[in-house]
Amino acid sequence: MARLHFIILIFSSIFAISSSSFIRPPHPFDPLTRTELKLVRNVIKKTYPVGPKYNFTFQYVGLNEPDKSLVLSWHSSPDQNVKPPPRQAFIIARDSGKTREIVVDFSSRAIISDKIHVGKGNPMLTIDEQEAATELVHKFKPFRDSIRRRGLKLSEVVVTSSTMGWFGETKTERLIKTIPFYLNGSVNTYLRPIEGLTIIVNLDKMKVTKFKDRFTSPLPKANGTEFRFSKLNPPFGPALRNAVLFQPNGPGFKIEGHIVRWANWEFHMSFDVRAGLVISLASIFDMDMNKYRQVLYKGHVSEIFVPYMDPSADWYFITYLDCGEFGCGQSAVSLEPYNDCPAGAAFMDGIFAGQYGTPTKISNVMCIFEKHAGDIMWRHTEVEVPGLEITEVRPDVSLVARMVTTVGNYDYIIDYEFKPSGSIKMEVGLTGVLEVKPVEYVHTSEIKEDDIHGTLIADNTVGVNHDHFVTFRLDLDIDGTNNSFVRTELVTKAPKSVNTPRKSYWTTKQKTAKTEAEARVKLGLNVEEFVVVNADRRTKHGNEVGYRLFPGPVSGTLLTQDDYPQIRAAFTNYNMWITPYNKSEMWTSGLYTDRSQGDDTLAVWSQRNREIEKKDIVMWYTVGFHHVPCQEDFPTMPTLSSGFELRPANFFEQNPVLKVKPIKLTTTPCCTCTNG
Ligand SMILES: *[C@@H]1O[C@H](CO)[C@@H](O)[C@H](O)[C@H]1NC(C)=O
Ligand SMILES: *[C@@H]1O[C@H](CO)[C@@H](O)[C@H](O)[C@H]1NC(C)=O
Ligand SMILES: *[C@@H]1O[C@H](CO)[C@@H](O)[C@H](O)[C@H]1NC(C)=O
Ligand SMILES: *[C@@H]1O[C@H](CO)[C@@H](O)[C@H](O)[C@H]1NC(C)=O
Ligand SMILES: *[C@@H]1O[C@H](CO)[C@@H](O)[C@H](O)[C@H]1NC(C)=O
Ligand SMILES: [Cu+2]
Repeated sequence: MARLHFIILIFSSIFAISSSSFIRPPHPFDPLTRTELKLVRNVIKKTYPVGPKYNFTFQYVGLNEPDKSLVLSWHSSPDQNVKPPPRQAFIIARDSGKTREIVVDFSSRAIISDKIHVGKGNPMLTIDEQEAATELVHKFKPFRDSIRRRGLKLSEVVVTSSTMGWFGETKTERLIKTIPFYLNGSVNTYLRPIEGLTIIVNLDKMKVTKFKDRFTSPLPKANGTEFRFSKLNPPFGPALRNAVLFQPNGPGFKIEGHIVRWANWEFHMSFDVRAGLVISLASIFDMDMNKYRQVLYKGHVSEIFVPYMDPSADWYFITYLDCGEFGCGQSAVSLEPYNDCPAGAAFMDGIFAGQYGTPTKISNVMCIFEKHAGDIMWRHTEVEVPGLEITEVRPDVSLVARMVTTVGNYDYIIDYEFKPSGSIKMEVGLTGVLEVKPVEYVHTSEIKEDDIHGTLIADNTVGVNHDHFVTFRLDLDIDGTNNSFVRTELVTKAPKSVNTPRKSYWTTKQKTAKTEAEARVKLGLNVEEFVVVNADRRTKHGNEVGYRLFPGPVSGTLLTQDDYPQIRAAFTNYNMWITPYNKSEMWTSGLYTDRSQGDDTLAVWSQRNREIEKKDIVMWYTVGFHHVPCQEDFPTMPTLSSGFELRPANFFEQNPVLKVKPIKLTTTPCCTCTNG
């Protein structure tokens, strides 16, 4: 099935997916359309006053996750002639200082559920309210006086918004801290913080509720912060040649609505304002069985935890939970053809509701492309056959679904890479700009404190130490939903029953996790393999059909369990967890993350210690980075990547890409061809 398109380095074109005018019934996982978002607004307007004059704002609007059993029966019916599940929107609104959870049904065009959230934590911040808050601060007289007192020009000041976490307070109003930066000719905002100011805004009242000026600190120089190519001076380099794909028959993937088909893979790709890119119903075609087999019911980033390691007054609260506080979809950006995604990529837009319910578009927010990385899919040279030397080799090609979310200073590249061999690789790339602290030093020899909490990376500029923990929620359905999690320890043994000069060997010790407690994994403690198997299916040779997790580089939290940010992000206490499927357990930091108190995290759910053997189970995996900044991270940081891989393990009867056709170059590359 895996069909590889041959390539010649010449040129290519961009394939844009325009939602064509004919109407197809929505796929149960399709993101809410512009029309549906308008309908949501109209339905809610019948009950609540919506608009800038009133106290009613939309903080989250997304698809109300349809019942899994309904989706599965719809998906598995031939020609999908079973009725799709009811299509509904889930809305979190702020209504006069209270948080409301509303479900709107599209066929009845009515609110079918409406309740007030009484627990802890606040909904995601909207872009609009953050803008309103920062504008408010810009006009705030004491703030303007402070800026003038520092001898700075107000027109060059940019105010940004920061969540403030939770540090034991009993009242957790919707407050944010705002942090000012000084442009003064630079466009690299985050490298020029104006420190010493504490400015707190109450978002519900839209008022500055606290203002304090400690009037300290130098400002890092603007020199060297430029990153626009058009403004940089020669010499340029290192030189890179343009190398773009030429695919005479077009790219190898087909996109229908939000369904992507490529080689032996089929999956649905969606956009959510909180999660960003969502992959669902990913299945792989098995040539021997002549059918598609399920692998991943739904996969997406559930949270990104970024705690900074400077405990001082200006910094201690910087412990972001990006997706729950700012929205990893809301913060996603338009991708640039050829640079963000290579030639031949297809793009999809993202649509979400603004705070008064009006649809907003991020064009080209996700892309799909074939990746010809120059890797080898498999090979063998056989030299032992007398008189023959046989080489068989196939080049590797994969399909990547990508988004980039720019949460303030950082840009996160999130990739799902599908391989014809059945492997899926999740990769997180970090780039963007460091969060920095102004200091008086320009050389390490001048440092007087015992801890500057980072690295002096430029004049008067410390890149502050921090972590990035990106937690994926992966609802695996390996060949169906009846799955178990098997941990196989590799243990060293001394040979006993055989006569051998060897003193040691290793062998496997397998254990199926019965409950959630048995499936909490701290990587690096043991040599272990992790496989999700299907309890009902075995291969011809009797092995359990499964998918194995290959962890990437391992890093776990170094904060103590009683530290407030760690209580809120207790889902990073382990690298991996398994929970039984539960539609309400989607967001590892809790449904309400802003100022949360850690009572609704994955760690708390897992405490119930539910049974997970022969159940529909969900895997949670965290990709972690400890980031000690270095000078190369200034003024922008070259991408640092990490990730993990899910790979078939006794899922197929044999190598599923054995019969991929080798690539033969049949056309001579030329630049002046007229008849292609
Ligand atoms: C909005 O709600 C806040 C309380 O959160 C209240 O102080 C304010 O007066 C309300 N404004 C309007 C226009 O109702
Ligand atoms: C702002 O820019 C001007 C012109 O380049 C420069 O003279 C001045 O020192 C800058 N001020 C600060 C605080 O960086
Ligand atoms: C500004 O930075 C450039 C290199 O980025 C350096 O050559 C130049 O000397 C610097 N100028 C000042 C005034 O520090
Ligand atoms: C899961 O598989 C086991 C073993 O085949 C079987 O006994 C059990 O009934 C299955 N459960 C479901 C819900 O299908
Ligand atoms: C599903 O999760 C929610 C939130 O954690 C919980 O309240 C509910 O009891 C769970 N349902 C089941 C069946 O475990
Ligand atoms: Cu970092």
